[in-house]
Amino acid sequence: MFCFQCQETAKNIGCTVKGMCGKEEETANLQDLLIFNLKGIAVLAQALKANGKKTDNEVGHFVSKALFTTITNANFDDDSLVKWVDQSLTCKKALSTKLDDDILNTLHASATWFCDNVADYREKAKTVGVLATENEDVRSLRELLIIGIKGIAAYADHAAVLGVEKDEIYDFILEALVSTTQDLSVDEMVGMVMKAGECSVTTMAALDEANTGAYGNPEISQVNIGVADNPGILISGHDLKDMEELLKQTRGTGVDVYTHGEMLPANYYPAFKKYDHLKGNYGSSWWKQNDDFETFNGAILMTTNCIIPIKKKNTYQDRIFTTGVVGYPGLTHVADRADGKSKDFSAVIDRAKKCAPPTEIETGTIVGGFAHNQVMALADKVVDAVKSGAVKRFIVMAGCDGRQKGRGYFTEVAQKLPNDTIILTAGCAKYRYNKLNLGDIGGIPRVLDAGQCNDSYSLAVIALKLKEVFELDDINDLPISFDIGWYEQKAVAVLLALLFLGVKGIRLGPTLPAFVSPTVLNVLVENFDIKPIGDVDEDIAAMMLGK
Ligand code: SF4
Ligand code: SF3
Repeated sequence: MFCFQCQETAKNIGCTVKGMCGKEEETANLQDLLIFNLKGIAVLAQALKANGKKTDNEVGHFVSKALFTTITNANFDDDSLVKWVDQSLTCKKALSTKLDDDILNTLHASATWFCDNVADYREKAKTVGVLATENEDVRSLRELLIIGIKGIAAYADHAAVLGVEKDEIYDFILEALVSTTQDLSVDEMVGMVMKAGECSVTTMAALDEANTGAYGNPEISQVNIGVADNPGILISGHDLKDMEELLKQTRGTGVDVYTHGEMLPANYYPAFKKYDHLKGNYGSSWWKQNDDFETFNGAILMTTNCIIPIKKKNTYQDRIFTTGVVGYPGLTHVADRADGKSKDFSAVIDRAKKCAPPTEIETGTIVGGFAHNQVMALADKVVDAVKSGAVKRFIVMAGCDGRQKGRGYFTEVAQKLPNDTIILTAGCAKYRYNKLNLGDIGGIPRVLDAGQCNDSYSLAVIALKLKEVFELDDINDLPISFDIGWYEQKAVAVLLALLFLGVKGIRLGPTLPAFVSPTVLNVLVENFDIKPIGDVDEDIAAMMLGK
């Protein structure tokens, strides 16, 4: 195996024996084989298009979902991945029957490889991984693109679940996959990466439209972090449709619902706030789940990444459930929606009923709900605060949390930033500082949480609005600095979106991506002034000077 798609990759080079995330070699190889087949689907779709036969949205959606399942901490289940490979082969077969042999013969090997013996998957998988591309820079640019579209695909899938699909997103995902099978120049490959940034903006906007269309605009909310007396279900991940259906199905059952990790922002949506049995958020970000799930005592539902390996000694293996693209060997999986019906969460609810109520691990509230609509409602206040000098600077500290000690940097930055600064956040990065009580500036909290990682879109909308209000030509002239923590592929999609929007001087940590080769890093530094995080005091001083 060779996997270097996340921030915790071994030695910041690549995981080669077993993933630092717990992913086994076999699992990593099956994911590589799945990606290979997705490239094949894309190549076939392109050939069909060239011959006047456009494929339908189902192909784009299938490819998105399949990419999503290879994201870090989503699917550790080999049986499930074998099924994904089977389905990708079936999809390829269906597409290739529509093409003549003389065309098929000219296509990339990913399009024409077929296999009906699962035992042979393993051998093939070993030959089609990341290292199959020998040139380090070509590999870096191809993988940067694939990693970016994994994040885009995840967001596209969430939007699709809520009925918002855009041809241009699926078309780009397929175009990007095809491009990784071609010999392109460095400039052409960099061009594709930039297009991924553009597509990421489109996709996050589509998801924003889907989420707010279905559940309303997030509102300022005080979210309880204590517990009530009933047994509960802890729902984690990013899937708001699962949230909706779980809340409906638990109503009146005597089972409460709590959010974990990236589901915290569900508490900000008007459509969910009306459920009294949504009690608040329990625990912290994804990597603390072993502890949080123990003390929660109740049932747990993982709707997307991040699920992490269950320790041998645990009490929750029989009360944790997966759904959607999440897979973990031995856990009960709640099946997808069929025939337009809701998912059936009765097994989760029944399990919860037999559990003790959660153990209280903290009390109080955290405040959030500052997505674009809410911030715009406060726009006058915000603009006045900037004009009067009460707010000197905004620091965007969005992105992901993770295990590495170096992430203490973000807590320290939050603590040490001058009191006339405001932190704009989204994603699970916030757990490094969202319980610090950093106060407010004239009623504007010093940490404004827009929501999930995809709600970084809101931060971009807010920045663009401020640019307009202050009549600036360049987003980089705003008093905003970017100090981003990244972990998995969605954060890469967000990063590419920011680059596409012209944001320069982003600090990135706790380490720079292993999949960025020195040459590609040079391109990013020269064009976008990307830099690694450094010393807390020096970084703060530089950011306050707009550097
Ligand atoms: Fe390693 Fe990250 Fe890949 Fe897991 S997802 S195998 S930790 S690089
Ligand atoms: Fe977090 Fe996994 Fe990235 Fe959605 S839940 S931000 S890491």
